[in-house]
Amino acid sequence: MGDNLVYKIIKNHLVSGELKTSEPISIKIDQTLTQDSTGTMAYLQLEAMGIDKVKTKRSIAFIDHNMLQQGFENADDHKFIQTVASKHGVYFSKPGNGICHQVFLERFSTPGETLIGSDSHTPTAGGVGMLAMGAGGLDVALSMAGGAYNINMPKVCKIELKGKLKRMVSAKDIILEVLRKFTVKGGVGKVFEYGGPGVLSLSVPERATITNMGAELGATTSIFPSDERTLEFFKAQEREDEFRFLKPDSDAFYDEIVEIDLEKLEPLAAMPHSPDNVLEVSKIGKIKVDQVAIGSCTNSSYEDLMKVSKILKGKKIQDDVSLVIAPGSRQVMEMLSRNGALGDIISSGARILENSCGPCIGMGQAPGTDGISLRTFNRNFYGRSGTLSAKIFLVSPETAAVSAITGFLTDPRELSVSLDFEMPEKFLVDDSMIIKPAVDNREVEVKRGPNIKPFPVNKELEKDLRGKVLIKVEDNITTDHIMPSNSKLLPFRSNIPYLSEFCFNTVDTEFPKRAKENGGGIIVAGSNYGQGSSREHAALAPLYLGVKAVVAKSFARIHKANLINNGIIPVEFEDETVYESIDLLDDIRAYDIKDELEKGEITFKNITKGNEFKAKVDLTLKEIEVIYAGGRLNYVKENN
Ligand code: MIC
Ligand code: SF4
Repeated sequence: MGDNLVYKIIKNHLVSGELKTSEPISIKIDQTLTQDSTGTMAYLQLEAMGIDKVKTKRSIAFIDHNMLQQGFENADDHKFIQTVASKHGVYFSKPGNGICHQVFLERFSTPGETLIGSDSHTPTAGGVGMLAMGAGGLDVALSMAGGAYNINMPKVCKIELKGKLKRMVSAKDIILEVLRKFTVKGGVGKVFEYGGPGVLSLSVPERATITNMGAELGATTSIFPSDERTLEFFKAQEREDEFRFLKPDSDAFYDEIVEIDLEKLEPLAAMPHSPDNVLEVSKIGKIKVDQVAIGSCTNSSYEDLMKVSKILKGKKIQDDVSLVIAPGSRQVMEMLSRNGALGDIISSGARILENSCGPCIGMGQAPGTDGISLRTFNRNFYGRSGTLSAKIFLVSPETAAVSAITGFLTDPRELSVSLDFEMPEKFLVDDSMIIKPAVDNREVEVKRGPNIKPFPVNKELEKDLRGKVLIKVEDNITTDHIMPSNSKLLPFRSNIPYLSEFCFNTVDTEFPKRAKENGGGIIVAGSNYGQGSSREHAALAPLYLGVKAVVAKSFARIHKANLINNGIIPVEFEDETVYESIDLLDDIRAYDIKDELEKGEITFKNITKGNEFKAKVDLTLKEIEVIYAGGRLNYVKENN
């Protein structure tokens, strides 16, 4: 049988391992990206490795998450990233140039290449046939230093698209349908490869909406072939030289095939508080809406916002609705302003935000108490909007814009307006906000503000593990629960001591105090622990507070890697019912932990309850060695 797209790219980049499902493999990484909220840490780690210049084909540092500059911290971090990038051979995309994934897609994406980024939505570039994965900052730093990236060989699930989307049904509805079918943990260990006759009906930005939000499936990544529609996109971006056709063999093997008939799709919404809580808009009913937010790396392309402008043209939004719009990039914003579409949007009463992540990561626009907010974003996790009592619905740009006019969650098919417009053959290309790295890096002085504190590094693993249960959490805990992010906390992403005071704040405000009082301990969790963001801070803050191990029913991929990289042991209950028997502050012990890790099973004694339970160790030998060393940085130093 022939190769699917994923196998083709992996074969071309394989450094070690075999293409056997779930077995560890290492692959060469062609490009990397970072953004500011994970980037400071990634570049501090790169510096700690003593690397002069990055060894990738191309690495880019974006500033897009924290743009408010409420105090000096933020501007200092931007300066640090700009100077450290220049010194180490990394391109720098200035604040205002746009959201990393949108700008990367426009200006850097390359079919057939590999990319890792310190952001979970890095798979956006899968929209042009790139194997693009989210990773922790340390993994990105290691790849910049020339190291291969380690994953377990994923299963490849083909999503066979047939038919064509109907009027007012969009790419967002496709990925919401996939999320409804697979759930937020259904993608763990898989890559979703899109194929079938329906693919040609989708433009690159539409494909990128789907691969972007594939992150919510817990998938390793998602990918589309590179075809004539991709070529159209590269021509418009004046980058034909970086284009190549890429498709699976006609007899390619897939572990699983699921068909979606685009004709049958309706406008959908993900209801609070999970991206897989999906229902047809027509079935949810006409809920009164307080806020509508359009943007984020999922839905902020020129095409998306042109459709929004067509809907809003000549209309006014409701008096009691706040509509905010953040275009994905300066290219998008400038094109809309030059062709008049921005005028139509502004005249409807919309508020225009910067080309950045903005409200998607809680940087402003928190809804009012009990507020109902419709967002074109990708995550509606509890508390992420900044208002704990708010209810967030994830919808398409069409549903969002029409609902802003009616004031109620509305099926956009009710509005009879034509969304037809001519896509320009050429986009406005101006890379003046992408700063090339210094030619002679000896001339660059890295500027470090006082907010940049050293990051915690773990110690070599102790013989025995002893600790109290510091917190017991449910299934599907996100990194937004573990290490919340909002406008008050984002300025402190390079200050772990400060940040750790807010660890688990949305679920248990006493956690940091309890952890300190008990001299650290262990976390007990349900399934899919650590889903969502790639933020390493969700491992670094617990590390700072003395967390030694997490015993969970199961883990999300990136967070598990971040725990290992920081020397925190992630293990899984062998018998999930044991979870019920453990309580807060139970005294847990495990002896000769090194031997146990190697055996693949740890026996924990619950001293408080007077019983014992077993946890399985799903770690490679190398990962176990990393844990022995007290984290990846120590391991790299010891092995160089
Ligand atoms: C997110 O969407 O949650 C973020 C903010 O982009 C994160 C990165 C971060 O926490 O800085 C992500 O998706 O990885
Ligand atoms: Fe930014 Fe939101 Fe995309 Fe994360 S999901 S990169 S916060 S726009």
